[in-house]
Amino acid sequence: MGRNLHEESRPSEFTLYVGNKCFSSWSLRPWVAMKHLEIPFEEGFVRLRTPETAANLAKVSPTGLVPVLDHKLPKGGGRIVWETLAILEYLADLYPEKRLWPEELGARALARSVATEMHSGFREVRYGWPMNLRRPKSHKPLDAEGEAQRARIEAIWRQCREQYGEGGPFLFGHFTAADAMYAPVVTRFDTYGGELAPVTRAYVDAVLATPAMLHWYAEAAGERWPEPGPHEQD
Ligand SMILES: N[C@@H](CCC(=O)N[C@@H](CS)C(=O)NCC(=O)O)C(=O)O
Repeated sequence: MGRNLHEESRPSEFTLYVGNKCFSSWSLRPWVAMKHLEIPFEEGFVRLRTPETAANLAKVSPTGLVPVLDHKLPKGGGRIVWETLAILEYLADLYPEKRLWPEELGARALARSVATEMHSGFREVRYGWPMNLRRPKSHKPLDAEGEAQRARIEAIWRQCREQYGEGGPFLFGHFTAADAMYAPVVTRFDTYGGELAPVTRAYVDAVLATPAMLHWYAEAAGERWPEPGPHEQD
């Protein structure tokens, strides 16, 4: 299936619409996957949290949310793909050789489980530690529920690294969709987590050191707009 889908596409025909790099955590996920895996794309940018945002999002996104992938097909027509995990799945179908999911069935099941757990959960961590790449690093305790979720995230990272991480520094050795899904959480641990357990620190550092993440951070630093307010979440 992947090969046929791949043949019908030319990568330059992708436009990935994203929001502000400082705080749009959902946007970061497919963006970092595409950059890290060298899938070329045009970037469409929608500035969030302005009076015009809703109207601008409505032009490109069926849900009024980013990220959105616009795939123009060479033979005409195209596809709009929304929802972060659906975008990653679509790319995994188009580019099986990029190994967005690990190949071994057990690893693949675990990667999908933890990616889905991220997509649907960890609300207290996301709200207690909103992604803000321009915020100075300082430890910020979470409430009890947030701390439990933080511990769960660290347990996931530890399990993946111990079971499947021997081939490289990422959750399944090489970079997968699971790493993309946790990339904004990595930034939160770095910003708010204070002193981290060694396994957590090593994983956070590995993700933050990728050229793709450095690129995103540099562009976030260059954004000229005000910081997100204290109650603004992703
Ligand atoms: N479930 C969606 C969540 C996307 C989402 O919440 N995106 C935020 C930005 S990170 C957004 O577009 N917000 C609209 C706004 O701020 O006006 C996904 O997985 O893609």
